[in-house]
Amino acid sequence: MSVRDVTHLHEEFDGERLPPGQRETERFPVLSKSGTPSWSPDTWEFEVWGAVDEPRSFSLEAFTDLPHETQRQDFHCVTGWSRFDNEFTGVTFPTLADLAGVDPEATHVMFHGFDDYTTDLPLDACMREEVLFAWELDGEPLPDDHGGPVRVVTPHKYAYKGAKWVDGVEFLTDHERGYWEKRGYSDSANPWNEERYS
Ligand SMILES: Nc1nc2c(c(=O)[nH]1)N[C@H]1C(S)=C(S)[C@@H](COP(=O)(O)O)O[C@H]1N2
Ligand SMILES: [Mo]
Repeated sequence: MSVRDVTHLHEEFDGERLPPGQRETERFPVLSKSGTPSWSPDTWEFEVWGAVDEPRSFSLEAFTDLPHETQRQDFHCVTGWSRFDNEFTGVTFPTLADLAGVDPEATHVMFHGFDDYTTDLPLDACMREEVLFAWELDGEPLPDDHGGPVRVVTPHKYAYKGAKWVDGVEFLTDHERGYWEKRGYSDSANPWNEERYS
């Protein structure tokens, strides 16, 4: 199976592979605002709503049947560690967005996790091939602590933009702030500009 390598995307942001102020770790620390929530494959449901032509919902089976790919990505946590060369498998944001049909008025996106986490991004920061709804890490089902069954990964942003336990994506016509964004973290979160706080 071919792997799409997106570990060079730092070049687009005129930065080194290791962003300023970060150190590389081999470990994969777990950072969650309130612990790991439980879920069941029978009741898990993913929803797409807001400024779209057609709101969609998917069972876990239907979601993981969507067209998907494996990417090699780096992961940058705002608290200062980066983990290189993670292989995430999932559906890309643009693929999912096309299935729902995004309204021309949509400007922003809110991701929802079932631990009541939210995080927002401008639509154009999401319509990128490396923004994945991922259900596998390094060839194994995504561990619950890291957001299983499905999480978002945003290798072009600090990792708080990647909602773990994601079960909803909402298309917005205005800017709203997510959980950490309301608490002082940067809206834009570009690691190569060290956009950590707003
Ligand atoms: N649903 C949810 N997603 C979340 C969080 C959270 O608390 N809940 N924490 C964020 C933060 S601050 C970081 S750094 C990464 C951590 O991902 P990890 O635990 O897999 O390292 O998840 C992000 N996504
Ligand atoms: Mo974080």
